[in-house]
Amino acid sequence: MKTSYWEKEIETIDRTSLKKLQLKRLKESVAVALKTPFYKARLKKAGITGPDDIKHWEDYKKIPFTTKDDLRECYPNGLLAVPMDDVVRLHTSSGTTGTPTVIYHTKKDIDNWSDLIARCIVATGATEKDIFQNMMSYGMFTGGLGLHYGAEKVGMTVIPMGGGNTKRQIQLMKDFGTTVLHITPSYILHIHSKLAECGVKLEDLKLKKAYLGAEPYSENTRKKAEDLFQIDAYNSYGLSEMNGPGVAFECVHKCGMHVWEDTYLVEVIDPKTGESLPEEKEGELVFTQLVRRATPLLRYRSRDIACIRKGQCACKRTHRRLSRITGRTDDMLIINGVNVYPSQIEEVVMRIPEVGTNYQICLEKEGTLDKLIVKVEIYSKLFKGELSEVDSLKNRIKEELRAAIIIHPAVELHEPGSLPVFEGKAKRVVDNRAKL
Ligand code: DLL
Repeated sequence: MKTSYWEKEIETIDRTSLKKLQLKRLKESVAVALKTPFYKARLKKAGITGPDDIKHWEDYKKIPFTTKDDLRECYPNGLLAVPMDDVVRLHTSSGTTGTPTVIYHTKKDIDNWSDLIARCIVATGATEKDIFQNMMSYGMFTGGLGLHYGAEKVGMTVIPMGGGNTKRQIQLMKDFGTTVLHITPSYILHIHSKLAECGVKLEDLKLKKAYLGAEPYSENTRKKAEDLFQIDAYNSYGLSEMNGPGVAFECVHKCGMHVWEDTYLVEVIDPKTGESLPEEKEGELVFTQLVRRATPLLRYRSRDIACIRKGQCACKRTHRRLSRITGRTDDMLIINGVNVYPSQIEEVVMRIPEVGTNYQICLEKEGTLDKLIVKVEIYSKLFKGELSEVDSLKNRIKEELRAAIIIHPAVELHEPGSLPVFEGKAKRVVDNRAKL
């Protein structure tokens, strides 16, 4: 496997120099943060009134955590650290679950972010020869514009299609010989299910790679996407508070996502106690932005659950790797007292070959008890087969789910195309328990 770099010196920097760089940048970020009313008050309470209060690398622990609620309270400009004239772009969250949050960027911030994306792309072995079709939405969502500018930096031919309009997407893939896709895991499976309807065969496409991210998914879903399209799929992680995509990305070895540690100080903490956890131990990811000037964010609690992998990657990058995101501190379902992550259910259904490309997790009340219903689409030829075959498949799925999550779910089999399709982030869980 060929390893290529966008910025070799920084990507393979030795750990001692990396820590020195992090300390220097952390001090600078504290100085920037102190320009905002929010951090001025928050840091003062913790005894930090200037960058010199951070003397050693470990001193980051003196800084209090920042949460999503803090960001909401700062809306619209409590975290703006530069004059508005220096801001060239802002991204806000949709605000569907409360007050929105906003992240501002200077020209240099956008440039740094695009460089990180270029690093990610080159790490997967893609080059200026590739045709890159961006199927993530453009606009406030960071997936579209985020990858766009990085891909242009690499010199790829960018097709800025954005999300949705499946038939047109497939047509463009065929007409322009798209080689790299940027897409959500749920949408790539949907695209595959529509190829035949569009009269397109796999041989008509030139697809080689896909960057999958923006929502949780399992290793089995990656394998499914890789097998169906005969491609390499790479995990891509990010969150809008930390710019968006480009926080962590897999290289050609696909064994965890390198976090760009010259830009992000990453910690894994016990979500209950806030204590740091060692490598290989799962906990909540906490990030500090080390270079952004318009909106500083220190020790931001992501609510994402993952761990940092031990050891060095064969690509020789020294930036450590994150495991797959296995859940969030806030998406955990408690079903009749049992903790279940939606990702555990996905893991099971996606490894069953008869299961198609879409599924849904529904929760209802049955008397005083919770009822879990897992709805899965199965390939149409099975529906035309023997009833006993369908029944035995249903039982098999039930059994495998019970073994994985301990509780007994009801399983419903659905025809292809009958469950809701999401062109952006999928909403897999329908929880009606509170309504009943
Ligand atoms: O989803 C940024 C992004 C765009 C990442 C495109 C990758 C590709 P937000 O809308 O702020 O930003 O949502 C961030 O999505 O905290 C995770 O819970 C989840 N997420 C993102 N990537 C992954 C992934 C973008 N690879 C939230 N695996 C994060 C699991 C992911 N979850």
